[in-house]
Amino acid sequence: MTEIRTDWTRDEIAALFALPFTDLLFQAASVHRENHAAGEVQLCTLLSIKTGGCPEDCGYCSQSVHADSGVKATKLMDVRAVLQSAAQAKDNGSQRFCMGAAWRNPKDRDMPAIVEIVKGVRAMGLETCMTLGMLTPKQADMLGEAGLDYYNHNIDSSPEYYERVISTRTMDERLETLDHVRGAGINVCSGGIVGMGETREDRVGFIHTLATLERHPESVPVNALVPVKGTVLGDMLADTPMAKIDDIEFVRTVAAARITMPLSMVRLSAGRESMSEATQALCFTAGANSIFTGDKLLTAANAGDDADAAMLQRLGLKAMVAQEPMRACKAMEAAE
Ligand code: SAM
Ligand code: DTB
Ligand code: SF4
Repeated sequence: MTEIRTDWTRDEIAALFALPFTDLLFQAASVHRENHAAGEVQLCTLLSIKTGGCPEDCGYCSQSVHADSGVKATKLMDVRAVLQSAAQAKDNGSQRFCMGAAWRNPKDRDMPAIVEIVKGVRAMGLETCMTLGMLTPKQADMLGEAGLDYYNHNIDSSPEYYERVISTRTMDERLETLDHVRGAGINVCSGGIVGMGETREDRVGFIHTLATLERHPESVPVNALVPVKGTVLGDMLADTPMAKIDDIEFVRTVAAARITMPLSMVRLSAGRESMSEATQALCFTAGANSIFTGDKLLTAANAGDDADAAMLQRLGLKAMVAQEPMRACKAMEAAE
């Protein structure tokens, strides 16, 4: 079993990024094989349970009121409609059902419906994940008691670049919510976005922040920016096409996540729709072992079930069989 370290230095992570590509890939693939079934990919489904109208100003997001993206604001979905979507995701072979709300934080009056949703989805035998913005310790406890398996709350980038992308909250506030989630005994899902115009140093800082948390997130989503017209970053990318992330640099980021956080599920998240299968194959080789399936992410298009089934078959990869939720957490405890 690979040694699990939370004392990574930025220099060590920068040295990983700087390795000859094939050496980096070999090292990441070796760590992946030592800790996971390398031929298996976890399939997750996303549902936006409350879309748009978010007061935060995240420069990448179509759902911010500060963006002119044309996304319409909706109310929180009806519990029954969410459960119907979850049942469909299960029929399509999904292992985890991730639900997102475009909130800065949930209001206390939203919590009873959220708790009902968690209980209902979990009763179907799906792993549950929610991403609702900042949580108070009490709200985190309510979610934990309802049986929520994972909470997604991304740190998005390095601490230095974070404040250039978002002004309405700080990275420290993000880390505080992660503490509340841990305190409530919920598994942590935290990652970020590559391709927002950040430097390699920022990508090093991003991985460093996650890999030096007291406990690594059980899930690490690595998103490639989906450039949405009307958002600050989407428009910036349209004006400066050279800013688009290089595929090899994206794979390097995935590899660095895998090497530094050996037990975590590394999710190849947003941005697959415009990624070649060859690049995705390199990501799987570099240790990515989870994807979002289905036609839609939260508001943006995704690759779609048929295209993914064909890709996985061509690559000889299998869908991970649903496991007992909280396994990742237990595996980490066992390793300690
Ligand atoms: N409001 C909650 C929050 O910010 O935590 C939950 C929803 S938010 C849309 C979830 C994550 O999606 C963000 O943290 C960000 O990493 C990712 N995301 C949002 N827009 C994206 C885009 N255009 N491209 C790539 N990732 C994106
Ligand atoms: C994550 O890291 N990526 C997902 C999930 N967590 C919630 C969201 C991706 C959103 C992509 C842009 C959109 O659909 O609007
Ligand atoms: Fe709101 Fe989340 Fe989008 Fe930021 S990423 S604007 S918090 S929905």
